[in-house]
Amino acid sequence: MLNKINPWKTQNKPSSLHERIDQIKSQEVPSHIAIIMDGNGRWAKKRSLPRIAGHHEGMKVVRKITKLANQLGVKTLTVYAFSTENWKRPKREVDFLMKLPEEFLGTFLPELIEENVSVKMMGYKDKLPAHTLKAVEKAMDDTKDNTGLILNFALNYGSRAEILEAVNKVLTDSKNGIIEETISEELFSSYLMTSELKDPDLLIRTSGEIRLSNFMLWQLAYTEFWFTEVLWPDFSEEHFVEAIEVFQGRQRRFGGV
Ligand code: V07
Repeated sequence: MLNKINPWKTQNKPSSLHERIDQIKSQEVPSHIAIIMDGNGRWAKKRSLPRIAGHHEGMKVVRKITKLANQLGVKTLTVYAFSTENWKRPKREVDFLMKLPEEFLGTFLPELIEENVSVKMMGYKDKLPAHTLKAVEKAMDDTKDNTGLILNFALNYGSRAEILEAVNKVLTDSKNGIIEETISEELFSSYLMTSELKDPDLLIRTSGEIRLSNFMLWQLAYTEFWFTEVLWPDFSEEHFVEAIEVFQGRQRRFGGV
């Protein structure tokens, strides 16, 4: 049937979320999606709420998007929860943030187990409060045999530090004669915190900031980027679906031979 608005179009874009999900699943779904979840503080400010209210609302969105990613057949979802630079924030805010992993897992871990999700973490564990680390390690252990989506939390993560640490380990292994003189990309990747993961296919950053902020600098070399003005607590299933539709559109245009 011809479209009245655009007669050259023979088919309208499917409209309901359900139809869009089915359409996405009939094509190549990005296997690893990474998200910089920005704009929680601004969301709170707009509502005259304390910044922590924005972080708390943002936490609920992580759960919603995890569910959808799993449903779509995404293999890995990496979310930037806390950067090595975030320690510079006011102590009260940092203390609140460090309680979020426990709250998130206390509420959603049974559901994640039910959905066959495997929880992982990348970042420097040493600086994390014991209570935070304990909750995350329990979740990782409880879900280690799950075969569905990998939900990878970047927690006290910084990419330059990760790369430098890898370089120093390479130097040590080289001195000890464990590895060859020349280092390939593949070997170097095996020294990073993401050694078990594929590189991301799609990076999403919310809140209108167009930069990487020390996030996965090595791993994002060939990744498609999708930016939105939407603040993370307002990020919906429709926005996530839109990002994947744009990704699939780019694949169709450039993906040929
Ligand atoms: C945090 C909520 C999401 C928006 C970004 C900043 C605030 C979930 C976690 C989490 C981390 C590890 C884990 C389980 C859950 C989290 C922090 C901040 C520090 F095993 N959300 N979220 N951690 N925010």
